[in-house]
Amino acid sequence: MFDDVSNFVSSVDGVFLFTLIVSVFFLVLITVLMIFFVIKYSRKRNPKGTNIHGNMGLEIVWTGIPTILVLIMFWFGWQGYKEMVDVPEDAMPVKVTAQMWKWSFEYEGGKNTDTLYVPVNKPIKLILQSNDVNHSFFIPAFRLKKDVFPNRERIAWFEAKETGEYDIACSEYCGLNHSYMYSKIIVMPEEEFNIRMYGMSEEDLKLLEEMTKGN
Ligand SMILES: [Cu+2]
Repeated sequence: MFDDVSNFVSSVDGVFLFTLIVSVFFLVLITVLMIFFVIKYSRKRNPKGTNIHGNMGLEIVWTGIPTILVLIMFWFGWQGYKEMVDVPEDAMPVKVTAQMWKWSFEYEGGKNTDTLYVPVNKPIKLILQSNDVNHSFFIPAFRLKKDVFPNRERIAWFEAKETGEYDIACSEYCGLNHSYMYSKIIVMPEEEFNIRMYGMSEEDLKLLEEMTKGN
């Protein structure tokens, strides 16, 4: 149903869609009722006004139903939030540094880039920090957004589900060139990622692992 390019898309879009459907339903219902009452109880049709002193049944219905609906919204939102703060242990760490007005990325082994390269189907842990003011790390296609502060490390994670190129934006106004503070995330097959990042194929890496184990 959703374009599942990251592990968060279906849960975030699910709550969004549910909230949207409920809102549109009530917008239509209330508007129709308002118009209906305006016509039905206009002075022409109903010249003598009546005083109504409450209605217990109605009070219970219009308190109960909205309460249940917002609790359902909260429940879905909470489930999605829990998933977002629960970083898998085997996630690959990448340090993300924000500064006016660019993003930079540092990988295990010390390699630096200004485009974020990640392997597909592998959890990535982002360690976010800012060199100057507040920024916000945003990958719209992945439904991932986290504010980035100076002097404080923040953690986010995601797993890309499809290879491709997606935008990274800054979504916290951070000065003159804020609107140009874009980068890209490039999701590639793991093999290609290893060659690109470490100049090594999967077999090289396995060999290296075995050699270091032997020591
Ligand atoms: Cu910024």
